[in-house]
Amino acid sequence: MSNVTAENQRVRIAAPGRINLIGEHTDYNDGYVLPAAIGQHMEFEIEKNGDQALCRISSEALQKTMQANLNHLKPGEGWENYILGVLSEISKYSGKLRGFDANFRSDIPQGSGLSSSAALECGMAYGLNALFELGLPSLDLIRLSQEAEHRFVGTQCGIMDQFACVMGRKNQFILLDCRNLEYRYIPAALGAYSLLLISSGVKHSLADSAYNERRAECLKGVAHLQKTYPKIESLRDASLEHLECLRHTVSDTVSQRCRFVIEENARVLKAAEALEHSDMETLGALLSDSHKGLRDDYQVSCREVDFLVDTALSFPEVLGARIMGGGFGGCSLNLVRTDAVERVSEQLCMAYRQSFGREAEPLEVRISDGVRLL
Ligand code: GAF
Repeated sequence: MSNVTAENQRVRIAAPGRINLIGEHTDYNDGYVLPAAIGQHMEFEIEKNGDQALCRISSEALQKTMQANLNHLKPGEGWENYILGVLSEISKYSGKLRGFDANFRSDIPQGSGLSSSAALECGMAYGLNALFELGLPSLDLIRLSQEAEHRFVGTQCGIMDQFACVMGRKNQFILLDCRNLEYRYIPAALGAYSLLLISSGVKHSLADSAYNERRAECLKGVAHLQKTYPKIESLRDASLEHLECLRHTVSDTVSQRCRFVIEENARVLKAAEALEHSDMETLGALLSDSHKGLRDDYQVSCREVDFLVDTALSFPEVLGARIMGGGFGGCSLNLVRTDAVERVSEQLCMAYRQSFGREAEPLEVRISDGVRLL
């Protein structure tokens, strides 16, 4: 591996954040998503330190530092768990991992819904795989990073973020079927339009618990659907007609969650088609419908991002807008005529400041390659 330097003692890695054009909360329901890796990324330097088990990880930029012992890995505090989880999971795949020193920095704004967590997991996993020549294929790195988040962080996330971080490709969206991980790239050709992200700067504290709650509600819906339709394995297999049988057996809330997922799955496929046919009007309308579903049925939006979306949609140059990512804060994704991006972005931020007394941050999006050696 030519980029592993000083007789295979050190690697440098870039691990990107991600956007998701459409398909929220569909990944853990075996459904479709349409994400892409972006220019904002984490950079890691990882070096063997000669010890059997001692790992030292720090980030001067983020003022973080931690140590771990490969022989005693158990969940710790906050951000450390993403790394501890990866070390624990990767040790299950290979016994060749040894002590190392790592340093990282990031330009992925935290809490903006751009998945700095997947970048941290996948960057570490990819770097250790290269440095210690573990020979793990990309799919294993994706799966073990997701598993790390389940077991050490406690978020029962789907696979979209880790998949996008590892498999991203410059100027391409990834249409991913989360049931079997089949995927294809679709060129990010938006014609006269661009994607504008506006970070609300808020991340409501219930985000993690509410995420797991949504997942449990979907599973509950499936368990009830299966009583009438035993062939349904996940919401991916259900249609709106199937939902009729839930009417008197589960709460309205569970029905609403299921309806959103079924509709969102259909929207992803339509959006992929619209993208391939350069039909930006249809794409924009799908984004806005996705937002309505996330706000009203899945109930993962918040007033700050609703405001950003509603205000954006009042501009004729904006074809569609929605909350992006897991929800409860983060950013809005807007499909905006390229020649109006600057003006729309300025006015949105100004309106946000006037209404909430805080700053929204416009983020430039460049669709980039996935995790890689530098
Ligand atoms: C978070 C999760 F990590 C993803 O797996 C996905 O479910 C997303 O929220 C919502 O679409 O980013």
